[in-house]
Amino acid sequence: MSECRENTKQVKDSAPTSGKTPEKVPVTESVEQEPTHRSGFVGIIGLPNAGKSTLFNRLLGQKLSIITHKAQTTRHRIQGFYSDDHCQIIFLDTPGIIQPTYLLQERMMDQVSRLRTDADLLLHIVDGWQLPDSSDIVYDTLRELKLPVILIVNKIDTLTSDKVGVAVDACLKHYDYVDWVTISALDGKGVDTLIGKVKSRLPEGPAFYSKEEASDQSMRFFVSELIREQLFLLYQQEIPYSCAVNITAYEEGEKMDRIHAEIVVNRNSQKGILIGKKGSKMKELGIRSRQSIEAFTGKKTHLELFVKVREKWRDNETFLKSYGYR
Ligand SMILES: Nc1nc2c(ncn2[C@@H]2O[C@H](COP(=O)(O)OP(=O)(O)OP(=O)(O)O)[C@@H](O)[C@H]2O)c(=O)[nH]1
Ligand SMILES: [Mg+2]
Repeated sequence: MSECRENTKQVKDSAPTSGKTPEKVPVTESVEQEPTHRSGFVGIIGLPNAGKSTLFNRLLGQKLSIITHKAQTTRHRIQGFYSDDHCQIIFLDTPGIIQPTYLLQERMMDQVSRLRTDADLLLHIVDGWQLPDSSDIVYDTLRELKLPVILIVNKIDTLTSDKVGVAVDACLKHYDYVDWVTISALDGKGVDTLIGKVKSRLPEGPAFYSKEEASDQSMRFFVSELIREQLFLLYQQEIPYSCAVNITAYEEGEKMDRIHAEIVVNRNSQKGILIGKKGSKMKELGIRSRQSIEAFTGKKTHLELFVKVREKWRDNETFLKSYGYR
């Protein structure tokens, strides 16, 4: 509404500068009407490490998705809501596209496949340093999803403008994108332009969620993800990929939350590595996770971590379901 009033004011103010007397200016009726409201679901997809979660958090203005320098950090599809007076965009962060070798990875790829029915638009994010070729696995997925796709070349903060141009040209050769944009998800360059392009492609429609909310995912989910992020940052090789985090108790207190979490490992031999000498590694994991949870919730937290062995949980349908991988 306020935008309509401002526009009306501009037309009136600009009349004298045309040199015409007010009587000769054609009268245009100003009809105040609600601007069109748009809403829709936008999937962010690409190879592991392309910067999907970094972009997702940047678009939403807060950290809802965990980020590390390691591939396959994201395992779930995460919903975040971008709302203003005229639109609501539900952004969907997804796991990096890979050829699955075990059931957990198949479940991760199912999250991407479901975009076919759940999304209106896709953002294909490409690391500007890793130019795709026609055999890139992401193109198979894009063809299967059959949705309009905006190409995003990311990490331009580390590229010369020549290299950015080369990256865009290389990608445009392989797919019929509806549009493209170059960004740095890390410093935010180009992200406003991207939001404008996304808005203009959304269907007309009302908001799906309250405009006050940032996500519909539970606090338990975010807490388990923050612990998993620390596992990725603290442990090497296969350990982060072999762990699941299961929140077994979450008691909210006025001054302090009490949380119990199980770190589930894939093999008995991983238990010792996780715990470390005299429990030193687990202690560090506990401290770092607690600090990260407190920064997220804004509340003091008492966190207790337990290690549990669930042989080959990554290939076990029942365990996968109970850890939220459906
Ligand atoms: N320099 C630079 N680094 C970036 C940018 N965007 C992401 N990164 C870095 O790239 C790495 C991977 O970022 P993520 O956002 O976790 O990538 P992702 O695509 O979500 O990765 P997966 O969840 O593993 O599929 C991190 O170290 C980020 O800091 C960017 O615009 N510039
Ligand atoms: Mg990610």
